[in-house]
Amino acid sequence: MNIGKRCHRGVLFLLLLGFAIPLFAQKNSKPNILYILVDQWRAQSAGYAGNQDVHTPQLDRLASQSMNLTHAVSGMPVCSPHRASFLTGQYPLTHGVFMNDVLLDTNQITLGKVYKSAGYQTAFWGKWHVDGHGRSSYIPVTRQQGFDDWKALECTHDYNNSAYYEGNSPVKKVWETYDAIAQTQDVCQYLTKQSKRDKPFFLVLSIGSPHDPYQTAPEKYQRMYAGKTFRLRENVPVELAEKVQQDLRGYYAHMSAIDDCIGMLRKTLHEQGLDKNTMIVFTSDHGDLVGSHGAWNKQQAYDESIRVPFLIHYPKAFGSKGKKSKALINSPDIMPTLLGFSDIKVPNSVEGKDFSRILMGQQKNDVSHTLISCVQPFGQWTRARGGKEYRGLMTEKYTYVRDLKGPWLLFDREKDPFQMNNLVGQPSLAAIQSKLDSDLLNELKIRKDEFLPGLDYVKKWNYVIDATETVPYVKINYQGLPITDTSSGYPSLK
Ligand SMILES: [Ca+2]
Repeated sequence: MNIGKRCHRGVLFLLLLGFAIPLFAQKNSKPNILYILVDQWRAQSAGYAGNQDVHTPQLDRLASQSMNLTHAVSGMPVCSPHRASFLTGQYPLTHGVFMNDVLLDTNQITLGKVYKSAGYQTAFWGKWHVDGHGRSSYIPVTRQQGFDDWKALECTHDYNNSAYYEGNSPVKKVWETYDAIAQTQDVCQYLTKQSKRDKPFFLVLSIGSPHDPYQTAPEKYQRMYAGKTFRLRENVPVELAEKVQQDLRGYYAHMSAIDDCIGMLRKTLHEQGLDKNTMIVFTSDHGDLVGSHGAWNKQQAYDESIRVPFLIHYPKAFGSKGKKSKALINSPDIMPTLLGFSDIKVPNSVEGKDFSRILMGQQKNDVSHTLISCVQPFGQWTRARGGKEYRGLMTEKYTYVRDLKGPWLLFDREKDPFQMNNLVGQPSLAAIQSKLDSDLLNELKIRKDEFLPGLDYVKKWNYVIDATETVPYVKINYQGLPITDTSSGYPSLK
């Protein structure tokens, strides 16, 4: 063989290698994503967040190896609005899901569709709650928003033997025993199968607890807290202490059950060799007041309602030592941030911000505030219960909120973490309030949010509501059409 020919072959080989390496590298650089979404788990209730009463060893371990977003907020803290923002990267007035039990437009460009078209196997397990056709009706493939594999139910709060539908079958199935554990075991089997495939996966495990009813976790977990007395948050009125203690026993029991699920998932990822290239996200759709400020559940602008746990375990980007960030990541920012980590182009329909480079320290954090809102109060926070529409800003230090009449709430969360002292109108803070107010009005302008009365938006989107201004999901849907699934939401094996 002469030298020229050998050189030629060498060049050819290098050229082939040159083409082959990036292809190979690209294939392996796409991370799998396991997105664990829980329901109504407030940021303050986790061992790693400083709560010494709740037992969450798996989450504490995960946090010690993750990026912990200590200032993550659910900008419209209630179920369907958060989920619609998570799936679309849009704010509630854009996607229109500003109330529970309405349909997310099936033409939306969603996480499921984007990951699927980027070559991912997409999967959704558990609670959906953006279908608007009743809480136990079959959700056809045309409304599954791009998820290839599907074992889901719209919504239930009976976590034992709860129902679900699989793929394109309208046959109701049952998660035997406590659903979070049954779903997790099933996801572990799914992960084991996926580990043998070349395709990366994007899997959402959407767990229905620790949302109330509080006293329904498996006995094993309830026993952990039986008879225990906890430190209550300082904003829980004394007269409610006993009820709050009892509710927390159950709330924490659900959390410890979920904590075991986290352990099972991580064990499977490790055993299947998926742990290095799988990003694990753990977060919640919103928090729960559990007696703080004399209220329960969500929608309100207080921290227990609005702040959520947010862990990103991704050693490739963050190493394996725990890190913290005060980045104000909000529900619409989740989609672009996940896509950023996956190196997938963010669609133009997305309004949220890609925080991936900020979190990796490659870009300066220029986000000083983020929008919080209640477009139309309903359900557990109807007007009769004090509910009202609001718009506000969260900064690292302040919560500032306007209602329809004008400035309403101003809290310095660093000096007053329990938000007991409303500083609105205090002369000494006039300059700060004025700056927050102009930042809020500017943010509303950017979002094209006119801050109208809630019922104006209900009318604009043609939602049918009942006397409490809530979408009645039991017999008729958000369009006023009868719900054909006549089951009560409880499982039927037929
Ligand atoms: Ca929820």
